[in-house]
Amino acid sequence: GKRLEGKTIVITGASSGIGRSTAVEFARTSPKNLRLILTARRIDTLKEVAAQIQKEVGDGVKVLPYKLDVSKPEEVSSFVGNLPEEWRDIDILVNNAGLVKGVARAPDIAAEDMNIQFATNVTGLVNMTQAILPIFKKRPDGGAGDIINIGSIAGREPYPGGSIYCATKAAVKAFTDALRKELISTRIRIIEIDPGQVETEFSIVRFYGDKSKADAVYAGCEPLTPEDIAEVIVFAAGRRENVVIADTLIFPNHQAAATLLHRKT
Ligand code: NDP
Ligand code: 8X3
Repeated sequence: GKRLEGKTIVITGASSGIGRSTAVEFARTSPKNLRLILTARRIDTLKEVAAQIQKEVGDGVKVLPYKLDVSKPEEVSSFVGNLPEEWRDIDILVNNAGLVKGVARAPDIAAEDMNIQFATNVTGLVNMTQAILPIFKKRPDGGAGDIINIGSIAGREPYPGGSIYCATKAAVKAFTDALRKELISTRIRIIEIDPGQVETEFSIVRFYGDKSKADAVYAGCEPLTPEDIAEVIVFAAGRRENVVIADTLIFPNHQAAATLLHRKT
């Protein structure tokens, strides 16, 4: 509602899954006066998301699709400067872009899979944070603004076949917690959202496009939907300024740990 009015929001990985649903949820929650900067590598998909939002809520929400690969440091460092002037006063950054590649175990982990996971989930998130923080820090009382990082149950509880992905999400958690401590004297809020199992393109990406392997991950389960997580993200952003939803863990009802899922047979 009102607390989000007039905000400029950047979402990474807004072309699919949680990021896409978060864009839609922000627009639905605050349809009057909002600027959404939607970023990902697939610009055509971002344009579809923008059109969907515009169709649903009208032009009270302004949407800017922006092609950005967070794993490329030079793209991240030129991001803010490339925005049209009226889009630069960013209030909220949702660091959502992320991916998993494979289920290989050491010593069979491909260097390429390892590198893209760290470059996207960790270095990309850190670089985005560093690109946006100077904007936040210009505001009174040491600065203001929200950074919402998408971690995972995987960052709390590493599982076999996920060593690298889990390591990246543990790194997100460590960076996020340190950042909150570094910014304690400011009004900047550092928020972490850790989902359990959510059905998105996540598993399709993990299995290199093999849809039947991806479907097997969710067999007999009722996973969370990306909308479920989007609601929590927008809720956290919409609290009054003195409230920091520092840390969350969100499971579907049949899940109680990273690899403890009750499956109906
Ligand atoms: P999806 O695969 O559906 O979405 C991932 C998004 O990240 C896409 O929009 C993709 O866009 C974007 N992305 C990937 N690489 C890059 C990059 N280099 N630069 C910019 N954008 C990129 O998966 P989810 O929605 O599930 O994933 C979103 C976040 O949620 C991730 O951080 C994931 O780790 C986390 N998560 C997911 C869970 C799940 O069970 N699904 C559980 C816990 C956490 P594009 O390809 O167009 O670049
Ligand atoms: C995705 C959840 O634990 O299935 O972050 O890898 S997990």
